[in-house]
Amino acid sequence: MEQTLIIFKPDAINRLLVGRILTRFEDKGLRVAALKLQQPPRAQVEKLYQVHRGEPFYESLVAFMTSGPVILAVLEGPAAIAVARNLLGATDGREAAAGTIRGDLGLDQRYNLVHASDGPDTARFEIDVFFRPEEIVSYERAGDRWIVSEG
Ligand code: 3AN
Repeated sequence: MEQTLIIFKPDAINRLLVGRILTRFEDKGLRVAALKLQQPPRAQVEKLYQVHRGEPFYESLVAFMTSGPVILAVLEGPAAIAVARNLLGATDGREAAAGTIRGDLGLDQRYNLVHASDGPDTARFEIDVFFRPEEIVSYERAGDRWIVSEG
């Protein structure tokens, strides 16, 4: 079972798309292990995007991500990191395949609705940036045995 960090960016919130996007993750079978709305502190956003420091789009990216509340989630499931990235599609909504979240709902590179961790190390790091261990809940849903087969 893998965990990944998902962030509903300010454009998703202002475009009233949070429910529809969360439904896509839920429909796929991923389980919400943590969920909160927060005005993200700049220092946390800077940590999230530390690999992009120095890029021409870095400052505007941080300004965008701190421009209003975001919704942070930990989603879990088998191969959750790759599964969530595939549901998102390519970074730029103009290039993202139809059927993906960005491909269906967006037209921009910066306003691309959702962040999802891109690998196991970044997922662990990013979850730790935004969540305390006690905020992540371990449980089983009634339908889980019909989503992932055993044995
Ligand atoms: P992804 O979110 O698909 O992993 P990254 O990690 O390459 O994309 O970029 C992080 C974020 O930086 C993206 N979600 C996007 O909002 C923003 N971004 C990336 N490239 C550009 C760009 N050329 N111009 C503006 N914003 C960008």
